[in-house]
Amino acid sequence: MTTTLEKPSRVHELLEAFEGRRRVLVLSHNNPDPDSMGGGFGLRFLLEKRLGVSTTFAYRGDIFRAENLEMVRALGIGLVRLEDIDVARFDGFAMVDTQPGFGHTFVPPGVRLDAVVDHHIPPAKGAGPSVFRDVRTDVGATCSIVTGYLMDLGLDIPPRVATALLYGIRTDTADLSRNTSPLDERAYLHLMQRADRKALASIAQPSLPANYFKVFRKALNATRIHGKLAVCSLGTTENPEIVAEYADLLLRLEGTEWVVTGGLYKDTYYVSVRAKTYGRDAWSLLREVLDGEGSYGGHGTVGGASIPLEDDSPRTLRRLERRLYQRLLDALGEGQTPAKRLI
Ligand SMILES: [Mn+2]
Repeated sequence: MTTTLEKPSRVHELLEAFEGRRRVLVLSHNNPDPDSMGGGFGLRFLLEKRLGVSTTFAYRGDIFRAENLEMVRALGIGLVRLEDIDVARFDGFAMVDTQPGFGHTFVPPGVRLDAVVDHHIPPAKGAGPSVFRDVRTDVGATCSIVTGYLMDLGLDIPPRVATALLYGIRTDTADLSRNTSPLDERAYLHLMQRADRKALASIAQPSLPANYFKVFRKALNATRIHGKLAVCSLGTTENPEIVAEYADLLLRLEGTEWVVTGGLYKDTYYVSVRAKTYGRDAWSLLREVLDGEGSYGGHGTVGGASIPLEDDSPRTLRRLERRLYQRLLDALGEGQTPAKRLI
């Protein structure tokens, strides 16, 4: 395997792709997470600083997690909804932390991407076109790739930008404990010296609404254990992020090697996969469990999928849950293990 450190920097190619542009739009996947917001924030800083362009980060969907909302608030990360802007006003386009062709990623009609910076395994059907493309699947966070660009240029990273990039690396690599490359470590240490640690603490431990705890009670009641697998479908949820959040918590359960959680939000069923070890890639498990339904992505021990449903009726939901459950048990060889309730 090639190491990221030995490769020459591609930041000059990236800058060339935006040569002569005046207004750059940065896009990401729907429901942006810290790595996409941090990566976008860092890329905006880079392009503004080096090329003097004006930049905008536009998103689709919603931001649900209290941590992510606090990140936006505490760091003043300017975000606009894609539906609120006129895409024709921009003459440069970048995409971070995802690639055109993923189900959770939207490229506005007529937009030709100048740059794609990501760390996910490309979509099965191949990624859509872009002039510059830097996709490194051995790197744990898009924020690390962007930090690498900033370090290669010797740019002084302001505390707000450093904090956003650092938080993106922290969440995608679980504090450098999973999917970590030498670049992630180098970027993390570089940013740690520049980040606003007070802001970082407030982002990591935000206040939570009472409803958050109610949803967790429902999740705990719905959790079933099959040997080394813990599985939970939340049914209909008002917050699709809770699916991933609960998966992270459940992985801490003693004796668990695999966690699969799911929940329906607005006609889409979201699935999260977590694994404790690299016995098998989360991505390949999702491919088998989905069996052609919906779209999925991931790397190493973390994966996610979304399955659009024809309707959000309880019947349609129950049928999907049953299909996924059976394929999951078959895929992990836990079909004969009786289910136990968590609580
Ligand atoms: Mn990421």
